[in-house]
Amino acid sequence: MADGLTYLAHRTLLPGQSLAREYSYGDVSSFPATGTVDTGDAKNSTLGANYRQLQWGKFADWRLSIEGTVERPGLYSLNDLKRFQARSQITRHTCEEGWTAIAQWTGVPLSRVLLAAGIKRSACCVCLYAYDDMVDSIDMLDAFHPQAILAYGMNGRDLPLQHGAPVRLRVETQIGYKSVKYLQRLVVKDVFDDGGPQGNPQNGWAWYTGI
Ligand SMILES: Nc1nc2c(c(=O)[nH]1)N[C@H]1C(S)=C(S)[C@@H](COP(=O)(O)O)O[C@H]1N2
Ligand SMILES: [Mo]
Repeated sequence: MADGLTYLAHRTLLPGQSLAREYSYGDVSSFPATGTVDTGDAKNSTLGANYRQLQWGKFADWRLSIEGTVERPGLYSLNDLKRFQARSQITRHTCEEGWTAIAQWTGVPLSRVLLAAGIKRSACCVCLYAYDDMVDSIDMLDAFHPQAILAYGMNGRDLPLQHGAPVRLRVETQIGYKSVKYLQRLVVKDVFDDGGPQGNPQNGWAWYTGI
């Protein structure tokens, strides 16, 4: 109930597309890796084994699948994503465990990719599926937020393995765990979907963690 109230209050009272604070290079800090730090390590997991193969091939065969409520579902390689106009942002990550860290993230705004895929007007949320079986979702306001990016770079380098290589979400309007690492699949839905049995909310986490 509190989750729903916070969501409603934020969406009613706050301007939806205002930017989270951005910092300068001098503010970049050390950045711990948490949660899954090597998703190819998962024992008895097909997805984990697939990931390890992709990693060994330097992610040349990695494809992000974009499906669901879009006119043109498709598979995007790393190079496909890099052909879109990129965005870099130096932002503060806030983990629910109580630590914060600042890094520069580079990637393609999620909005650009969704528009290229022909997202339909009936779209209501975007489900994010990761190679470690993590599933979460964000609403359209966050999906189209200018700082919601599919990040392939961190501090001027390729996104490191432990931080979610080759591509992770950065959603600067929410607490750290919404920034799903090791992306595999994005599914646009026209009915609300919090990720089902594998979704974070079923594991005791709030779905909406706006900051
Ligand atoms: N796929 C996946 N994404 C994830 C996690 C995870 O375990 N698996 N952990 C989340 C949490 S709790 C945080 S704080 C950040 C940590 O990102 P970092 O490892 O780059 O610090 O990733 C989030 N995204
Ligand atoms: Mo976290």
